[in-house]
This record gives sequence, C-alpha cells and structure tokens, in this order.
Amino acid sequence: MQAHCPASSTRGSIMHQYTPISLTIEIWGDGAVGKTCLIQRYLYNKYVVEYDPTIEDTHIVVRGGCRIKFVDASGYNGLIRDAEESEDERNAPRVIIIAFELTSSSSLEHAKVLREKIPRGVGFILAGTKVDVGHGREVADNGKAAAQSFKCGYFRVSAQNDVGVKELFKAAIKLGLGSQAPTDDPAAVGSESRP
Ligand SMILES: Nc1nc2c(ncn2[C@@H]2O[C@H](COP(=O)(O)OP(=O)(O)OP(=O)(O)O)[C@@H](O)[C@H]2O)c(=O)[nH]1
Ligand SMILES: [Mg+2]
Repeated sequence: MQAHCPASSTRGSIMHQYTPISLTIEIWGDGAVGKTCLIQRYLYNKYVVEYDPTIEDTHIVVRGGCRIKFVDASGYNGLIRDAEESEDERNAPRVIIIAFELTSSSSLEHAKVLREKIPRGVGFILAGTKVDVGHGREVADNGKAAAQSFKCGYFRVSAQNDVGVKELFKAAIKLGLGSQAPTDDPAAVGSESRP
C-alpha cells in the first residue's frame, strides 16, 4: 500500500477533520510490559508510575501533512481490530511494535507468538522495554537474536528515563511512510479511548 500524505502541512482541527489516516502504529505485547507508558512518553512526554491495565486506547496525531493513528492494545484482552474503523483507516499502512520486557523471558516468548499473528506484508519492530531496570542482559541478547531471526528492527527503550523512545517511533513512522515520513516529532491533536 502506497502511503499518502497530502503536500499541505496544515495542522490542527481543520486537518483533523479532512485528512485521512496516513498510517496506523499499533503496540502489541504482554500485559504490563510498558506499552501505554511508551505512547504516553512519546506523545505527551509523560510518565505514569501507577499501573492501570488498558482496554484499548487510540491517539490521533497530525504532523507534516500526515495523520497518524496510534493504537495502544491491551496485553490481556486479545487483539481486536477496531470495528468502528473507517475505510480510510482500514486501508492505511500499518506498522506494529511488539513490546516485551527486558527482564522477562516469558514476555519475549509471548512476543514470538504475537509475531506469528502479524499479517503478511505488515511491517513490525521489536522493542525491549524498561532498560533502566538494569537486569535482563540475557533477555536483551535473546531479543536481539529474535529480531535477527524475524529480520526486523530492534530497540531497547525506557519510558521512565526517556531512552530510545523517539528513535523507536521514528523508525516505526519511517517503516510505514518511507520518504513521506514527517521530519518533526508528532504532537497529539486528538485522543480518544474506545472501550
Ligand atoms: N522501571 C520502569 N517501569 C516502567 C517503564 N515503563 C512502564 N513501567 C511500569 O510498568 C507498569 C506497566 O506499564 P504500562 O505501560 O501500563 O503497561 P502496558 O503494557 O500498557 O500494560 P497493559 O495495558 O495491561 O497491556 C507501570 O507500573 C509502569 O510504571 C520503564 O521504562 N521503566
Ligand atoms: Mg496499557
């Protein structure tokens, strides 16, 4: 699917209404590996210490003529494609970030199971989270080996300390939009939660 971002870089509510989704970035992964914190850090520069399991949240951002939808999936409820998606949204390119926790081998095993669920042709990246915790060297190396066998990108990140988060999302946007990727970082213009 060819990504399409209109030449105009108008931002804000007008664009929010009229511009179709250019790209959907979904974060998959086991419960509590830090998916929500990654999105919160990237889009709002916030870090949430309390754990509040996600049902599913959607955030829409507009940047450089592109409207990007971020889907924060649940670690426990299974992966459900949003039934309310418009045709534009369904047709937009998708990129999936599979997150696992660098200190948890079981979350890496779960990431491998999730990888099998990615439809053919959809780009994906593996992300090892909570690198600030400081243990998990072996799991980190196993993550690297898994990414090599999947032939996908691999990032070790910390939402808490803001390590590697921008680089991870920048790579995801580039993977989805190629040369159409905006050069500046997204800022959220609209966010919605869908139970
Ligand atoms: N030390 C550390 N803790 C983190 C980091 N990111 C998230 N956490 C903590 O891990 C817990 C779970 O984070 P969430 O982002 O809610 O996890 P999730 O993957 O969205 O979980 P579900 O919504 O249930 O699937 C929270 O208590 C966070 O504060 C990090 O980079 N470092
Ligand atoms: Mg969550």
